[in-house]
Amino acid sequence: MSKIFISCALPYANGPCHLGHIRSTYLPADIYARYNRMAGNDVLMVCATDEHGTPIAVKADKENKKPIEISKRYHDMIVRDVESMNISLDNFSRTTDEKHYEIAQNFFKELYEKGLIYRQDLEQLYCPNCKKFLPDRYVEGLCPVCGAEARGDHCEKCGRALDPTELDEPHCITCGTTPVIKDTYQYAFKLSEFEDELKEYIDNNENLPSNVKNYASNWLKEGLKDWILTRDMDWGIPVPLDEAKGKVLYVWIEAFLGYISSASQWSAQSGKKWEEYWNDFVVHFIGKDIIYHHSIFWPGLLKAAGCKLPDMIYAGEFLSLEGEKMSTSKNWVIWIDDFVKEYDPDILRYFLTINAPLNKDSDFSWDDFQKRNNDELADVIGNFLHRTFTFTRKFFDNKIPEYANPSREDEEFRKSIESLPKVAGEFIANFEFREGLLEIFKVAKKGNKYFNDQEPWKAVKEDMQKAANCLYLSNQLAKTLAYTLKPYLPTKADAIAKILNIDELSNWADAAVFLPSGYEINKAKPLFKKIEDEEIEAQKEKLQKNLKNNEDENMSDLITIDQFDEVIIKIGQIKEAEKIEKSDKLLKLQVEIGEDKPRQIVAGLAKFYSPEELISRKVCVVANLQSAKLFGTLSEGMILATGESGALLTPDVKAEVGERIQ
Ligand code: B3M
Ligand code: ZN
Repeated sequence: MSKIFISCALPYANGPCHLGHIRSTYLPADIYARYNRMAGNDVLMVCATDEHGTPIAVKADKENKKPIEISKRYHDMIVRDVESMNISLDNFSRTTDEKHYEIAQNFFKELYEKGLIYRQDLEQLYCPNCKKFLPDRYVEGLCPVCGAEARGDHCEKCGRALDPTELDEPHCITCGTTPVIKDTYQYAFKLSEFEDELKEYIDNNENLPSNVKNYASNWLKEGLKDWILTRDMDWGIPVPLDEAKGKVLYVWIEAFLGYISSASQWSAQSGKKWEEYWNDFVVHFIGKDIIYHHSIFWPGLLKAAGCKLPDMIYAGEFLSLEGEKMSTSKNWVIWIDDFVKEYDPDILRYFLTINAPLNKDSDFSWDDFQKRNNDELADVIGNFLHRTFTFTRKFFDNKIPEYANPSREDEEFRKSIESLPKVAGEFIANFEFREGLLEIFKVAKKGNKYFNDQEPWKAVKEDMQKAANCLYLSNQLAKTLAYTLKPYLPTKADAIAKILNIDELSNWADAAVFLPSGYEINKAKPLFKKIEDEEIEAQKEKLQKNLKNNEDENMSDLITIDQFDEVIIKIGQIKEAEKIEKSDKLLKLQVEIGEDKPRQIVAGLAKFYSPEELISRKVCVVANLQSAKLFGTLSEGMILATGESGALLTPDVKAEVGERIQ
């Protein structure tokens, strides 16, 4: 028996959970935890809300509330969401707990005393208008690596962790002011000293999956810099040094310690030692955007503290929605709370697991969801179970019949049932959750075919033993399905168990033990139902409506005439147009707007116009837009066109090139 320490990445307490959170982190962690408990391992599974840092402070500023009010609100919602999805955490705490403060401050002090954290004078971004330093998400700009819009601490596009001073064209997110650089000092961790050891950890750890290894090795190739662990801001855990007044610990260093503080809170309650779990086998379940932090920063800190490193880091890739990137700000999202009001959480657990392996991006679409529910859960698994149970009731008085003189088909089917728990279990133990579920599904499908082929409805009249063998084995498969489905669909599995008169599905080894002949089962209840087309259409409409309402809401943020006046729109004339290689959307244009020389503008018009069609056309040009590079091509303005149809806004004939629109 092993002891396993399982953690789920700590969600920021600045919003409730949506489908993406469940798919990338909680669900795989839960499948793994539930299976291991059944397999006889001793599991400790922890999580907490991540309540400090700029994500919460920024939200609090916006709502004119205290950060703790925000984080409490979302902590409660996240707990509600995680519970509603039946995620079997042993402890869920908060990084605002006293115990967490103590653990985080002691950890910092220990490394400081060891000389692994040192004071460093440096320059940081400061907003002269807000009169404060702008750490992390307080500033946004362009990523210095890929040019995409990025937050101060992270570029979502290329996944790079950033320092705000690296951003191009930075601005304060509170007031829009361009920050200035100001002297300050912070405390840095000697991450660079651990480069060799981290390399060794990444290269030689057989457990780590390839996406984690690849990301980590790429970063390691560039060499590691020391890592700043403190911030000038109010919201956070105070740096435990007398000379560091007004400074707090960077949210990331203490968030990692949330794994430990949540576990030690559990220890205080249970009387068991969390260290025994950590020292045996540690698995972190995370989303792919935080691989860098978990494969480099965290192992670096642990090494420095002389602790054992995680054995496994499992990073779930992204989930999109109806083919588009999910976005909470655009309201292109499905919240867990809304989902579970209408559907059984197990159906979602099924869909998210079977739709794609975790190490691949995946998409949620209502059509696919309906299809998998109707064709797989209802038609295959549900149908098989229902036929088995109703037949047993009708022809065998609710008792499992005798198995005698089996045919070749019977014996083959028996073997598939017997081997399923081992095969599915091995997949789960190897973090191949989808493969495990596919295997279960495959055997259920076989069950349906076997049932059809045996035609027990005929056999009861002609060859009673044939019917008896069929129902004997079908009930055995029902039992095996209950056990093997338990980690994936816990409530449905329990419902199957109830029909089979099984109290608790606690032991994986029992999955392959057959029920004896004469064993009595209960009356069947339908377990899975189909989802109608109208329902799905209504869900799709709701999504579109949310998106639209959100746009309308944003429209109500009226602007003043002065704000509009800041935009300079001029009449231009397109002189040259050509395609941009490797892009099917963009065209490179030279546009005359009454200046010394034409402006080069990159426009997303290639799908709507050929370059030739555009030559000589008069257009409206935003002339005071900051220039940007698109596909490596400089763009010094924007041409006005509609979004959907790409229709150009063309001025009346009398408009002169260079004239301003006002
Ligand atoms: N709070 C959430 C995220 O970036 C962040 C994870 C912390 S895990 C120690 O997804
Ligand atoms: Zn500002």
